[in-house]
Amino acid sequence: MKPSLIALGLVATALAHSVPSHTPIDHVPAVCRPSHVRVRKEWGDLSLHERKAYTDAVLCLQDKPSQLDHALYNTTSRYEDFVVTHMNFTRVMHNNAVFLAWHRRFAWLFERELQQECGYPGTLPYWDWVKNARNITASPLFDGSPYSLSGQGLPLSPEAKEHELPCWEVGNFTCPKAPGGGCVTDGPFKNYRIGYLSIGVSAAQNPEPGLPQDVFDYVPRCFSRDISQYIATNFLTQANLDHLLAASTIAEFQDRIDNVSGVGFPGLHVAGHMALGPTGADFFSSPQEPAFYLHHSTIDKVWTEWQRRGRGEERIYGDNALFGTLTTLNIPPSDNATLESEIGWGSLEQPAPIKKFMAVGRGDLCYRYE
Ligand SMILES: [Cu+2]
Repeated sequence: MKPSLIALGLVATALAHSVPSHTPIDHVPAVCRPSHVRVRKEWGDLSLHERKAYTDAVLCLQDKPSQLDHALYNTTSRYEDFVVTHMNFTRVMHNNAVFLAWHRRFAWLFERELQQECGYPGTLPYWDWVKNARNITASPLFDGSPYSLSGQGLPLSPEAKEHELPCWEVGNFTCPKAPGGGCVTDGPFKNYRIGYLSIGVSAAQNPEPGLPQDVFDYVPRCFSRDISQYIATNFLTQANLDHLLAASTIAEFQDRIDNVSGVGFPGLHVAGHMALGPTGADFFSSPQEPAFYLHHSTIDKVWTEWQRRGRGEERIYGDNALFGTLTTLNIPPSDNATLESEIGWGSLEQPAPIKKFMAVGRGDLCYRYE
């Protein structure tokens, strides 16, 4: 499932020849002037007013009409256009060389949509995994107040609990079910409804390319959560974050953030999804969970920090910038990515080479993390 070490050698050699690690790559204009840089803040560091402005903007997007073909995708809102885009690309941007850059841009596109379509004056917040893990359903993010992202789902009956999907399976680790799992009934998203089903990771492991037939089937229902203190306590930890940031290669960084290599231990990307329950952990439809965007904002922040720890720009444009191929889990097998490989976001954004999305604070990625 993983590209061989020989493949790694090829990528490293190719990049070392074409991209000297000490000079910025061509064609990425440095138009982001210091005075234009916007700051993305941690949820708990926003004022109550700022938190409400964010969730109001997300609710606004959930109320705006879809711009996609309803007959093809069953979309009912502009918010769902982003969910569908994620589903459409799920098989080419996870567990591979594209994952970090694709999600960086996807979160940026969502942030821009909130600003342009819904007049949101702020920036995309992020979710400090460690800070909020101690008592996750009492954290400012998930305490269910009007200034949170809503809280835990209602408890399910023992019978319904039996039928609740496990949120993810990684190696030999199956995430345990938590005390919620039912409808979210408090906070800003108490009336939010979802439609796309849980598809699961196995659909991404089909040796044939393409999406499952029923991927866009739509069954309207309440938005559900099953927030897991077990996952938060055991995996959203400072030790895991330190271990991730100490990765010496991009291959190691990617492996540690997901950790799907069979040791049965979820990395911070997987654990953040798992902590939210089946809706927020679905491999395809996870952006139905509004916390998806804050989770990926944090991943972007951590990637940025890791890139900065490298020598010069070796982790941005150099020989330690990219690792892996262009398909999810390399199924079906595909070429190794280079900085020139084009990635796309469907109708949300023209395809563009990965190199455009490698550096926060450059080009139109004009933001930083606080
Ligand atoms: Cu994703």
